[in-house]
Amino acid sequence: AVFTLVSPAFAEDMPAFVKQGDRFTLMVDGKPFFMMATQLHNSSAWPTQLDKAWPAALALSPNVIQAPVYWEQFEPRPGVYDTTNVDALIAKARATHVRLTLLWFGTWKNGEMHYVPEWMQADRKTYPRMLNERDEPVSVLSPNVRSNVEADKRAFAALMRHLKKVDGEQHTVIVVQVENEPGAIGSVRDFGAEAQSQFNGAVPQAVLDKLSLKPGTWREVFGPDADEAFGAWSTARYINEVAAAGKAVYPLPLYVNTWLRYKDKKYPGIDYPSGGATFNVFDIWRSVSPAIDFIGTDIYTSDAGEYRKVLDQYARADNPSWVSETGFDANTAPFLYYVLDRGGVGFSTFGIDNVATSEAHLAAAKAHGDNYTLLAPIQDLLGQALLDKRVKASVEEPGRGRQSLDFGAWQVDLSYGPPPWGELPAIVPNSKDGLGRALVIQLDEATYLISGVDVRFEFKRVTKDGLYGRLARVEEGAYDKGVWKPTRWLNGDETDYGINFRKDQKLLRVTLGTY
Ligand code: N0T
Repeated sequence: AVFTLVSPAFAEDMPAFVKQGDRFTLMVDGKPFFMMATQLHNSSAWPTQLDKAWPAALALSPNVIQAPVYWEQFEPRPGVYDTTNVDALIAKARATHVRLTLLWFGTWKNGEMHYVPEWMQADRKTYPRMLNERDEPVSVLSPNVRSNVEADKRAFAALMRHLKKVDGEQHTVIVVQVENEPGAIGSVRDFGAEAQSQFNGAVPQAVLDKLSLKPGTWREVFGPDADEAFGAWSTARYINEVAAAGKAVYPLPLYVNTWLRYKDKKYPGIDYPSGGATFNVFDIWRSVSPAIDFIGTDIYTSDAGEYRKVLDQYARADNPSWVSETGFDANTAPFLYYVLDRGGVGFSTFGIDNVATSEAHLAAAKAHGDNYTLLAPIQDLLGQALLDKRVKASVEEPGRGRQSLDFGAWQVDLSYGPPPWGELPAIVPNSKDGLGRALVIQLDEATYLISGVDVRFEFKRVTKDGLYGRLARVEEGAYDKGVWKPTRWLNGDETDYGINFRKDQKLLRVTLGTY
């Protein structure tokens, strides 16, 4: 395979973000890698908390744990760095054989500045906050003044230098998220003097080129959307500088996550942080962020249709599908399959390390854990198949009880909530709880790995060459060190009316034949 390296690698096993055709992947240990991740709560990445948080995360069988690095803790005094927390995370991950994505809680955290070091927060003169339209400071550093970006660059580069030193061989840390849900709550953009003079200037050529627009000032080019467009450009340019400073030291893949502009949300700075990589300003972001490999989506909805819409907006020729956070809820477990169907790079649940007291938490842990447990033994095979476009998946949606997946000569018909045996009713109802899903990995033209929940699979041969299709063999089994070990063959009632999956997630290997 021919890879285009998007992030440069200096060692063969350096994690890298690559593109093959129109698909992206992370290369980890020289192999395509799909992140089955889970994220610690905001205040859990302290050495004192890890013994409690880690087992809760590991219970899901993730291959990646996401954990924050707090700027306020990392740089307690200007230019003095405290690596205690980050070192504890790396040690814990190594001891338990998972990879890490570190989240740089720097200038931005959820559209505010709560992780900026105390010595900066107290010195508004040197490190100016954004001003709103009434000239009042809001709780976000200005992205338009030099001193702020320089301070963040210096700290982030120090973090990356430390990672290179302690992890440059082993690569426990495979990816770093730069900032967290950037943008501003409290103002659509900065109205301070420096920002104002930039706003009155010409829109940069890179932005005009990417959006095919004619030159002019921000107001002339973007009209009523100029404030938000300028906010997005300012934020993206700033974070790109931070990312570039880190990459120059240690070139790990870097991404930015996004607080989305949810359905019916209109007002930037009120309904969502203004200036983040929301879909309406995505092209502006991409035009000025070459050091940021990809943009993630934090998806806090369990509406399947809306979830799918968001993923379709962000899976583009210049960006892979990546759910950087999703609500830790049993209802969001099927949505991993949307990402698989889009050949994405990963999926992560947020806030895993709740004390498991509630029914809801236990149900969520089981639902997401079942997904990851199913896929963990085939993660290498899955990573390669995603990159080669041999994976298709489906998620049950209200009113879409029947779906099909296209594999050229073969079509896979899916029906959600089928009877376990016997003909389908004329109208296929949805399953009882609506959490059905289906996954197909093509091994070769005649061999498929399948799995699902509350779904019936029927393979149909659709090529018009006079041949009919049949199930040659359906094997239950498991992969053991990359080798398929069948435990039994399914036939008779188990296959006469399609291959039916209920709640227990298992892998079947289907061999197709003709006659
Ligand atoms: C997320 C998380 C954490 C219409 C919230 C979500 C995490 C941050 N923010 O638990 O704070 O660090 O990235 C914002 C969700 C907005 C939902 C709007 C629903």
